Amino acid sequence: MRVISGIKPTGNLHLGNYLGAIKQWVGMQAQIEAAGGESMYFIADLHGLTEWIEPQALHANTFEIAAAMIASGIDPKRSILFNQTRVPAHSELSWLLNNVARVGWLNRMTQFKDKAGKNREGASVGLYDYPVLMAADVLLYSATHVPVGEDQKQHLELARDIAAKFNQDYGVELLVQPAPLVSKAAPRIMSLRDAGSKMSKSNPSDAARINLVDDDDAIAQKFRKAKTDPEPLGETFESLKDRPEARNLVTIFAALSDRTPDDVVAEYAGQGFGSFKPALADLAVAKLGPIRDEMVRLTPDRPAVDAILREGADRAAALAAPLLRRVQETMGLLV
Ligand code: AQP
Repeated sequence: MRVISGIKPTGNLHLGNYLGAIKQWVGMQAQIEAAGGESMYFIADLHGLTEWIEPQALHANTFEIAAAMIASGIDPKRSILFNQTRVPAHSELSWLLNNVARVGWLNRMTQFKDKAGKNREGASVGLYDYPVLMAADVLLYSATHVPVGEDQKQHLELARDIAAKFNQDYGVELLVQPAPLVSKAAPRIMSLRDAGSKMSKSNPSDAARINLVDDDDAIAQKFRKAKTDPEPLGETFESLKDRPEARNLVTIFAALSDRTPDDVVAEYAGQGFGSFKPALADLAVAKLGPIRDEMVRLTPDRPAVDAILREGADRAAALAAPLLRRVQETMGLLV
């Protein structure tokens, strides 16, 4: 079992990244190790270039995200932690796979359509080609499982299609088709200002997300101001089905406390948000405060974070080299 996943350094990490991805990765780390498997987590800095980002911001975010991952419990001794750029095999394999992937396949990718919007002609080629780089990220290590959110499932399916076509075109069994690892415990966290869109780094409104670097007052204030309705909570989570803001806050409460949403609703049944929001704020401060404090301690120590990323990149590069070489040889390249 080899598990790999990444995070783009496009801004502040938020509660959605934490509950939907990093917390799940931390939880899996021990299980994967016990099963004799390997977990690899990387900062997807090459993916971060697909939409404009100031170079200084990209650079600073890379350190901050590495610190956030370590502070959240990704242990660089148990998992391989690195940034994508330092393993050039990602870019090299991506180019080779560009010749296997079909334009028609990429044209069907909904994330490109969402991100490019009406400005399709003005979008970068990188944004269009993003799923092929993602396929390379995963196929390079013969990963067996990839933890993905709903929005990345289509990209993983494409990676499987690319692997199958490569194997078929060249008559080999070289590229491993990875399976999605969709954790039932991984919630999709929505914006605090508009529960119709997901909590995201790129939302211009800072009030829409809880950043992992937010101080206790900011966390409490953002939950206090989160959009809700005036109704009290019902008896079951199902009873909130037409109240997306209420569902979102209950989902966050449940994920932070490792309880089920039904359990949380049962405790607060009949109470309004006047009492639920302060309880949620207290819980979030208790859970996120220690992570933030560790991040604040680690982030400025760039040499220490850099040393961890370099060591991870060396380990990842050693795992990547044989597969890349076999792909090159299979395709007839003189290496
Ligand atoms: N709101 C969310 N709820 C649950 N999971 C989330 N993830 C992101 N947002 C939520 C998960 O975090 C991991 C890393 O995501 P990413 O940074 O690579 O890209 P993203 O999904 O595009 O994240 P953002 O915050 O929305 O970034 P921008 O705004 O730059 O596009 C993934 O596993 C993702 O599912």
